[in-house]
Amino acid sequence: MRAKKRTRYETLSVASLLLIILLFAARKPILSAIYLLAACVISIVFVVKAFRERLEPRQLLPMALLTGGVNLFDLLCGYDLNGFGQGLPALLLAVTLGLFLWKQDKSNWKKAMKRCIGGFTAMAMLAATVFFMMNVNVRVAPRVRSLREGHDAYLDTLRRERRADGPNVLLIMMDDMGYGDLSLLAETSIVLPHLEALAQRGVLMEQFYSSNPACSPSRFGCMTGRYQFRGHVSTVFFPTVSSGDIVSDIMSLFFNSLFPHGVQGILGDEITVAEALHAAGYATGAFGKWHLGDYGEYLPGAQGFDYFYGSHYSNDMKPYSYYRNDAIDRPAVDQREINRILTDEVLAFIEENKEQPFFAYYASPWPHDPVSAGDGFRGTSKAGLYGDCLEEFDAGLGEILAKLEAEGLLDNTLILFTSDNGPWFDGSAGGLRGRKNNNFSGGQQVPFIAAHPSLLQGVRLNVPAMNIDLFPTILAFCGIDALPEDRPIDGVNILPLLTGEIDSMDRELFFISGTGKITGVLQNEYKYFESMRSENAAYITTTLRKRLYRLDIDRNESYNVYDLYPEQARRMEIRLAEFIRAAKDSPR
Ligand SMILES: [Ca+2]
Repeated sequence: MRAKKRTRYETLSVASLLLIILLFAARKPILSAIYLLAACVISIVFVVKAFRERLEPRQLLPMALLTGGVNLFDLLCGYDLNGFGQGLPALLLAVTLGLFLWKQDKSNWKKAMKRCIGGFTAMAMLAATVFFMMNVNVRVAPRVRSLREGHDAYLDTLRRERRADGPNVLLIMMDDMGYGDLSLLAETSIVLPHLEALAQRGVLMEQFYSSNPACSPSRFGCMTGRYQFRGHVSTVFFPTVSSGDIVSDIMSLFFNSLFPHGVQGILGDEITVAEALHAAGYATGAFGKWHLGDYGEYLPGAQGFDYFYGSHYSNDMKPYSYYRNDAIDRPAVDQREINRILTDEVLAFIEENKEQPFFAYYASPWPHDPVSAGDGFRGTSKAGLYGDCLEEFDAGLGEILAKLEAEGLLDNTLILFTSDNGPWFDGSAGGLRGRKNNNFSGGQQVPFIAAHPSLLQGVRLNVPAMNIDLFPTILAFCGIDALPEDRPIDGVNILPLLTGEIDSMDRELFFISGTGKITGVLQNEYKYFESMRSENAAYITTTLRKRLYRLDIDRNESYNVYDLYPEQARRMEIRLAEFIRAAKDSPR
């Protein structure tokens, strides 16, 4: 009887494992849901069994596989079943083990404990090994349609039409700087004289959105002019290299599992603005935070940059090393020195390339948490260390602008300034609703400045635009009119707005969550959300559904006017559903 039972459990173990692999290969949300339900039922059966009869540790194996598998599957596929999916099976496992212990022979606790710990350790080891192997598999095998052919053909065309006299471009991308951190947009005690002066002699856009409320996806949009799902960049990238810190390593493994297509950076067949400009004859340099992958085809050097100095990740991730091109230059950078180091790097790049057209992408890691500032700046801002950090950045910006002026390059350099998403823990959203990682405007509406003598001077524009527009806009500014034709470019050239040729633009923009879910659409003054997590921390599990906002009279999205404009709402609802379907059917 006992032997027979054991065989049954062993068969169930193997079946569970096969089921996990099968479901993992299929990657369908509905299967994930069925699996979750089945695993919970089986878990309950095991709990009942543990009550009624003594179970051997090995008999708990199928359950460990199933429940652990639910968690893993849920993570790998990135479907929104968390909370329930991750909490309940783990709780059941704990209860079962407790019961198992309780059912042991009370007269020999030592032996019982030993058996229990042994069984648990064995299960954990096995599950961890299997899941780790599955993760590794994911990492090396992205499952996506290749756009390599169109990528090469487009860049070849640009190489043939190479121009040696284009204007320079300096694109500055801040990390987590809020809309309200710029005094021209909201009341703040942060003083950024050089940035303010830049805005006053250029165009300040009051309704400019990052393409995502989180770092990596937003940067993908900026680099390619495309929404994140087109590159399967559904969320933030975590290190794939070990930091030697077990907690960081587990975190990285965990978060990297969120990518359903095994993509861990910007794919090599994406066309970045740097690649296009490089093909057209530009010297290209990236400085600061890359955050679009940390190996192989994902690196800046493989994405059009001649030169890179900076980190592959955010300043709160480990390992936080600074690379010069592909080699580590500072294994553990002192974060108080970052502003100084990067300013010097940008200055040196300008000096080196002042005789030829260049594209400098200065992705400052500030004011991402934890903020830091160098000597001479700490304790000087009324806004605390956060303000010190930004004010030091601004001083560096002053040096960069002075350098451009001294070299006679200022009038021939397009300067663009923006942020990758709204403010995180500190910083100001300037009265807009929501913050980083939320699709309300506070999460995505960011400062945007464009300055060049050919653009409007000292003008503020309240027209919706997004960082996906920078790809076509920069290319157009540099005389490259033909965009890639083998793939959708979601952004549009906003140069006519910036030069004053037109003063409005019929605009449609889509909003995508920090985990890759398409949540809403903007059409001119209307913004519609099908469903979105509440930004109110006390009600974070609440989902808000079918919300229509009129941004022209309600800029902080406080009043749902779905019932007031039912036809408009319905049209946007249908359009959003269409877009979501198309994104699913043909993402790239
Ligand atoms: Ca960010």
